Amino acid sequence: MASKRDAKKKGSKAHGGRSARRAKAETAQAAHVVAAAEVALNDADAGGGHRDGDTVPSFEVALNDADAGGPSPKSDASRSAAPATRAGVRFVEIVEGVQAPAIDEGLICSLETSLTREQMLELYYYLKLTRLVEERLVNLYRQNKVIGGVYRSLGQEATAVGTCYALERGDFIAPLIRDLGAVLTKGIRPRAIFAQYMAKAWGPSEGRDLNIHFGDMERGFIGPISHLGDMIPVMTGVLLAARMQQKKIVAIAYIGDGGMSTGAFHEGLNFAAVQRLPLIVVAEHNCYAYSTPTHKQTAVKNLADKAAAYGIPGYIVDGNDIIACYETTKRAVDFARSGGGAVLIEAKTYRRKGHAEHDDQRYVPREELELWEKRDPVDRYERHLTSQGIATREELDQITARIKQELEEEVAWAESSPLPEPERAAYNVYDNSIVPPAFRPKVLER
Ligand SMILES: Cc1ncc(C[n+]2csc(CCOP(=O)(O)OP(=O)(O)O)c2C)c(N)n1
Ligand SMILES: [Mg+2]
Repeated sequence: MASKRDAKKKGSKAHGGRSARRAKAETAQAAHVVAAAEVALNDADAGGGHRDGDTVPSFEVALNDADAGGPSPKSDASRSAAPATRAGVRFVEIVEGVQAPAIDEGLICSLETSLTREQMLELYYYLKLTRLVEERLVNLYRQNKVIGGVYRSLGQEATAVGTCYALERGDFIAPLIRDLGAVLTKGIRPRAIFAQYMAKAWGPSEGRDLNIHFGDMERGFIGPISHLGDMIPVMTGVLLAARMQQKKIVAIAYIGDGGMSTGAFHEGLNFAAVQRLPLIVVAEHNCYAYSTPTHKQTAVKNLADKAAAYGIPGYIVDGNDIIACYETTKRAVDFARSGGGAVLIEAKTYRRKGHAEHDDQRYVPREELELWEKRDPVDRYERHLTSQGIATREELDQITARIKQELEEEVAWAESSPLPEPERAAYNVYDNSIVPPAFRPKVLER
């Protein structure tokens, strides 16, 4: 990941191929079918949607631009390099660059990127790895080997991977359940994920907790807890501590559309904004919180609108475009690291599975799922890489084969682990050098 910093600017080609009329007609057709999808995307009528045949960057740099009285010109690379000052920041910098809501067959990713070919292939590795790790988890779940649920991020992997890839090695993340991609991009090995899901002794929490409920301080991964919203104040505290230690780190805290409606989210982000802490909040607008569609739990259309309440910049990005996710986050990270403070990024995406494998999604219209299948972020990135001459189909297949081989070994390792000894549950809950492990008194003995 260190090589990312040496990225070279790549040329871009126009993205064409579909007629504007066809896209519009399909959009209109799709729009009345799919309420939740409509909510998640900028609708065409808003004027900020996809323009067919255009090279449409998925974001515009909009930081530090009060004087301009509007969003900055697209692709003005000098802007991100400019020292960040608060004075010029417009309160809401909504960036309407999302490539939607047309039926997206044939859609590729953003053409404007600072990523090298090598980095783009590394992004593909993590994207595909996330997809395949989750597929293996589902197999293990159906074999009754998983303890608890399996929570997929199917359809939104590009958000977690693309945003996390914009961080430096020493930076931090606080992922939520849908952010396995960020955890893997941070360098956690799949074996840790498999062992953790199976509650094995060799898993990172040694069977004490499940799924991605563990942390790795070395790799800058703060273990999440389930309480929605609470990782925002936790990460605010991490960044405040880092500032006191004069460490220049940036952190990403992930949050769902549902989690954003909690009090903890508000208090945490408000404090981060007031303190101008380098916190990037990535709001994953995936249209549902359990079975509740987003429009039933928040009145705003764009989650990024909420940035205004905190006096921080807000972005909207197409969460299924991995390049756009990277580029948007990279700019926000640069801004935060150079003293600009917190940033809110809304990634428009979609949860294509139920809340977890045990949820059959009967509340979701079939048409909605079919629509979003066409927007699959992995397919879309593969199409991008091959159509732009960045990689051949064979090269992508080779990467996939390598991942599959790797996962065979990782699963085998996790399966070979024993289950934990029951009494180990009493250890490492508190710092045992201060507090000895606590055992329950044996009630059956007199
Ligand atoms: C404070 C709190 N309330 C309720 C829950 C139960 N819960 C867990 S996940 C979830 C839905 C989260 O939805 P969202 O924030 O949109 O994230 P997504 O699952 O879509 O990624 C709920 C209600 C919880 N964990 N914590
Ligand atoms: Mg959600």
